Amino acid sequence: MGENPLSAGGGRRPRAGTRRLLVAGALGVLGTVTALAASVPAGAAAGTLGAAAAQSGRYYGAAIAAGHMNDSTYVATWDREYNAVTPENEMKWDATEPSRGSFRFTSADQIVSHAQSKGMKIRGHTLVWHGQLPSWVGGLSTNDLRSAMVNHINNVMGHYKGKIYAWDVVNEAFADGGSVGSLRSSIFTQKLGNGFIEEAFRAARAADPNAKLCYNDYNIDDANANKTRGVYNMVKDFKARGVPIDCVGLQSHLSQGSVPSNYQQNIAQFAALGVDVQITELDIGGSGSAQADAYRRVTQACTAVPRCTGMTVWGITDKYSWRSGDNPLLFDGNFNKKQAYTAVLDALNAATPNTSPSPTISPTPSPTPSPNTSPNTSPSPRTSPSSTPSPVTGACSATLTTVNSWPGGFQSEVTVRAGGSAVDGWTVKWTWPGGQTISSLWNGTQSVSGSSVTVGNAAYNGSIAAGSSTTFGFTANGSAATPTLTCTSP
Ligand code: 9MR
Repeated sequence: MGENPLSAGGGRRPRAGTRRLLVAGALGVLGTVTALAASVPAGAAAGTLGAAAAQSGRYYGAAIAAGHMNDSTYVATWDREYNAVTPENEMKWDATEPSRGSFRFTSADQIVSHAQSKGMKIRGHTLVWHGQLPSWVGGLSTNDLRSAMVNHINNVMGHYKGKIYAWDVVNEAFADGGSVGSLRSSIFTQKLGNGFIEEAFRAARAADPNAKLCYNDYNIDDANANKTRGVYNMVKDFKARGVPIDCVGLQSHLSQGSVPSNYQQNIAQFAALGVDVQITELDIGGSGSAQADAYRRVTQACTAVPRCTGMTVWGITDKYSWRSGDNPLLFDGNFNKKQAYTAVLDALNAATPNTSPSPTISPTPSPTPSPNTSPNTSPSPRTSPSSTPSPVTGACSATLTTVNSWPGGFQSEVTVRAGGSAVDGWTVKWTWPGGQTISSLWNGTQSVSGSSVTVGNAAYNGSIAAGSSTTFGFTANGSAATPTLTCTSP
């Protein structure tokens, strides 16, 4: 690929990721936080994948097929274990726009409504892909294809505007086994040229400015593979020219013997370009402890890199996996937890809390970081935390600490502490003083009305023993603020 091989013109910027800072106080910067660190049960392990991932500010998702949602065990396992979802097929072009200009969202809506009712993150998959493309697209002329592509992006993203955490804007555009940077030949390259990727990302940013925009592909797990180098160069080029891109999705369809030794380095090298990394379609063929070890390595590789913001397994049970013969998932055909499940859960629970949130969405182009393929990203410097302890007048109190800030955004952590009696459920409220808006919140459920914010406990952290505490956190846009918090418990 040449200098700007995927160029199609124009300029823009990056965005967000979230992180929890459980042990900020371990650095001794603030008394209240030190107390928090001391009061959180050391080594307290979460019992589900989603809750364990949330401890380090990450999500753990699964691909879900609407067609299996009449299986109550399937839905119960999804609800219990995962806090994010990707519709497996329901948002693809053939499903959403089977004939030109005629959009259908029934199946995808089913998944989205359910996920929303459970407070899950939703990944949109996928807008522009050579696969599962309705036949009418193949017959279009260049101009028609361009307008059909943009129209498709506008309608699908528009339908879900504000509901999608991250979109796989372009999927699987790079060729297998080619030279660095070669794209797979498709209707898109043939009619629009290589610039179709950039065109799609620009249209996507305009369609839903608050969704993270990801490039997603398989066989880009090895840091040095030609296909990986091609995607790396594209992201670097996009960042340098201000083409909007926020994340790279590593599908990671693997087998127990094929997790590359440089997998973590690979995640880190993409992150160092200034994008988030998400593992988007993880499944690992194999069995027993070897499969579990492979899952453990993948999980640890993500949790070791601050900008690896979450993982999604491509299904829940081996029974419904697209590669069922490989038994590649965390639950067997009877929904029993496999060794791989325990390996992932343990690795998530062992994750070091993140100290480096990715920058939040900002209206100005970000400086392009120099490409750095070093495996270790350095955490961004934290600002001095500030806090507004509220007195323990009722059943609970809440204390907000600013743990990081950057131009246009900040990250805070709120400690919710029970008074003399245990609480079962809590609600924290405050009013923003200066138009701040939360971009992402974890370990709680939020509702916002103008400048008033109400955060309730998540399903797993409502119960707090007398004198103990739990935390939730968020990233927000605007100037760091320390509003007065009130905490109530029913
Ligand atoms: O899991 C999906 C399967 O049900 C479909 O039949 C298949 C058809 O293309 O797509 C599968 O999902 C793919 C994903 O959308 C993109 N990356 C590869 C996945 C596995 O094929």
